[in-house]
Amino acid sequence: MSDIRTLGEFIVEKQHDFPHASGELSSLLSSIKLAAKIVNREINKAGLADITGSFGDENVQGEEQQKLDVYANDKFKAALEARDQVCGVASEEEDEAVTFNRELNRNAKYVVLMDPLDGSSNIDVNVSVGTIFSIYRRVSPVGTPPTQEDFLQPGSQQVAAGYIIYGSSTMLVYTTGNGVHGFTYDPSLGLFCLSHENLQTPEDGRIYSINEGNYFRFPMGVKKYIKYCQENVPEDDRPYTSRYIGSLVSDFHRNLLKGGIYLYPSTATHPTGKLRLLYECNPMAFLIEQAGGKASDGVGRIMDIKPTELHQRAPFFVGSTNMVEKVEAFLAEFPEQD
Ligand code: P6P
Repeated sequence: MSDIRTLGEFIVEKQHDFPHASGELSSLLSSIKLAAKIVNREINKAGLADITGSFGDENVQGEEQQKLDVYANDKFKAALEARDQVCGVASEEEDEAVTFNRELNRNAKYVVLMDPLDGSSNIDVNVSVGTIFSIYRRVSPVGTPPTQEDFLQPGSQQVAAGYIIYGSSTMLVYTTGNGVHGFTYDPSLGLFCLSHENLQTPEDGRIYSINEGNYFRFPMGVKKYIKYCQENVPEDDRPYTSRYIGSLVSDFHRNLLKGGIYLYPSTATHPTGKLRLLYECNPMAFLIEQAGGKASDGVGRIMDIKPTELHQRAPFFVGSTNMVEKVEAFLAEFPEQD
């Protein structure tokens, strides 16, 4: 028992890493931890929906059961609003940013952007999904309602970011700019326990994750990179492997641990890429850079992009530095669409 270091203990232990926050950031991360436990419980029951009719039906309080991504959005919003660190949230599930108007939140210093349940279409087929969050210090005056500018900051201004992966086990992985740390949930204890301290991603890898169904509309440089992976059997004779789950958090997490690259370029249906810059690309970019990897829009550092819209998309290449730089080189040489 003495070897277990819980997420709560770890956050307090690392408090000195962000002195300006004097505990607020710790408390904010704790509210995310709480919501993660609640969402995890519901996701684990999702498969029963058809059997027990527990979703789309009325629950014991007579409330209308909600789709899991709306459910997750509500739970994370409520958890963040319940503490006095956050003045507003932007979410994939909300058209506009949500201002927390209670007295409690008025003098809050932070805003949170999130994808409450990324890859939720996978739930019906029991494939792992995730929650992604990104935290900024507000730039507008404390004591006033948050403005668009608070949410439209470049990813380089993030003070913390992370994800929860609801997979074969549930993990919370986060950074506050001092390394990347992973915690595995023990449901018997109701605790996230430190399992991956100071995660570092290999600078090279053999795994490439991309939806090759979009191949014919990829930029030529991406086509060239895929061909390079398929034809280049490295000297140690371990060929490349294509692994694509269709859930960003799951593909990212595997590549973070093993080395690899996730690619979502521009395609016919998504000419500026599919992934959302603010609450998918930037938090993953913060994490991968803290773990020694790289995140690019194909031309430059994704976290340098100055956002103009809450839900704007970006082409996204993230993972082992050598692999991302290889794609960037191909795209520089072959930038044409096809
Ligand atoms: P496609 C899920 O909808 C998501 O945003 C990511 O989690 C995932 O990597 C991607 O889209 C899958 O998109 O077009 O390959 O189905």
